[in-house]
Amino acid sequence: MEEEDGDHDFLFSAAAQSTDRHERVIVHIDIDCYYAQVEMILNPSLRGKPLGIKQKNLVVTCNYEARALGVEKLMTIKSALEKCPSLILANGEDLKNYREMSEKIYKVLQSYSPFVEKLGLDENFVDVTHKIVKSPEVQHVISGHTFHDSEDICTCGCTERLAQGSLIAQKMRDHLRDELGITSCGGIAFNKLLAKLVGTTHKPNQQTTLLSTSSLSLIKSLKHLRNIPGIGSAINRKLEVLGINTIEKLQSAEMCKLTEALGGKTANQIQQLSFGIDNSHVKITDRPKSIGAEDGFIPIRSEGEVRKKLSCLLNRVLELVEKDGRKPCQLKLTVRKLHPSSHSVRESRQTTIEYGTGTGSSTQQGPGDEKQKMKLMTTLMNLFERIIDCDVSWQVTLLGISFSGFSSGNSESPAKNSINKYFPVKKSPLRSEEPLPPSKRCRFDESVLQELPPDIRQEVLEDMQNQLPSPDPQKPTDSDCPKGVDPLVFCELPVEIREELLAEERTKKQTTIKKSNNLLQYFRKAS
Ligand code: DGT
Ligand code: MG
Repeated sequence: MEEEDGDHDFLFSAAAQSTDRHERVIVHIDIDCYYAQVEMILNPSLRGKPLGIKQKNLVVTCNYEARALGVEKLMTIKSALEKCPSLILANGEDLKNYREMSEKIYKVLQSYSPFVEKLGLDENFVDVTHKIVKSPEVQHVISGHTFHDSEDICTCGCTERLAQGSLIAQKMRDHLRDELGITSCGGIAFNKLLAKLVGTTHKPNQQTTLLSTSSLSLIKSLKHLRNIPGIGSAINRKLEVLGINTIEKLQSAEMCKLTEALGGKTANQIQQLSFGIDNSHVKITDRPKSIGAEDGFIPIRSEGEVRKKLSCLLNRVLELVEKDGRKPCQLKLTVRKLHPSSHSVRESRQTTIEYGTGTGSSTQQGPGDEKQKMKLMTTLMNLFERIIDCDVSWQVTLLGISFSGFSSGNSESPAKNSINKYFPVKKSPLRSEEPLPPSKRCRFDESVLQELPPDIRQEVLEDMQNQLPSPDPQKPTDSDCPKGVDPLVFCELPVEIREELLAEERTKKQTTIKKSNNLLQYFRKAS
């Protein structure tokens, strides 16, 4: 049944206001024609000329000069050259330079907020909510474009918060341009989805801030469902089967039909996205938990050969560990044994190591340290002997080394180097292994964090990640809790029950139908 227009508008505003309260300030940064810019930085003579980056038979991206001449991303090389015969093609198969630049971009953004989430090589979300001045003496003017096509202005204070966010975004983008020579687009909004979407409204090298009262217009301006990040081709196909091919149809789709086709969780998520609702957090991008390398070869049969292979491998891996800067405390050896029946088996053994503390004076230790390398080689050969019985004949076709159990680059013990040094943690009345409910968790003092030198701040943030329960995107905060339900009870419920409760809450707000025996009633506090 088609919704009447009036009902539909009610649905929009109820959904938009119910779960997203404009409290956050999220900046999305997307680098312009990324691979092409990296190539132009490496070879400035390419600047000003139409440039395409090829992988196999595709132009995966092209600079804006080429776009002006009709070349599009993901065109075949043949079509691109037909459109633009003067197109210069650079090979983009080797991603090394793109990865390196991506790391540099991430580091620059981290100097503005610890909460940076990397999305692919050229996109990052930055949560800058903690940098917003609460009651500024002067109102700030939005830097860049503003997406606002509504008469209404929200009164919750988000316009001022977003204006401050736009100034921070401008600083970040200027910093990227001045330090790395790279231009980008910025989107500023109160959630990740909207920040990403609004950033694409003015390209290249521009930024746009979305005022919260225009979030639904932004969503409605999207031409296809596929333009909503999170709706990929598989979900899109299933929606098409249901006859859902526009944003409006997804917004008004019956939840039971969506659930049947996609499962409750996805159904819920994508309907929320179609209203511009996205409560997901900016997750700090993790550094790798282990660093290692493997080498496969024709069978070797002597300890001497193993030693040689391991020594080469160790040099390679130590270089990576050195670049990473953290210190590992675990070393693992993997061996692939070739059995007489010619099937092969992989086996691993690991042990604790004292990295950088076993030899010489502490100031001279490092991964390049020869004594340390010898010590690690001895450890590796011991591990090898735990896997292979060298008294009987054997054949090995692969060796792998990996370091893990990283602490920060400081040689002091993790305890001494702990976040507690900077931020006294309140003693919990609960057992230490029991996670504190969100309302009781110790929050770090962000102003103290900002004052720390960048290297110490990095260490502190790593400690925080190691010591505090890692932010679980599925774990609710007090503010997620449905009205009338005890937050402590809600937080401890299994995910599915929480989702069901939230879905009921939403349904209740979106429609005027009232159910008398719904799940929420069981969890409501007696009033
Ligand atoms: P933009 O953001 O529109 O100015 O242009 P780009 O080139 O930055 O495009 P974006 O942000 O979608 O993607 C970043 C890089 O990722 C791009 O330079 C090339 C690569 N890339 C994007 N889409 C694809 C794809 O479908 N296949 C492959 N192999 N690479 C892709
Ligand atoms: Mg890009």
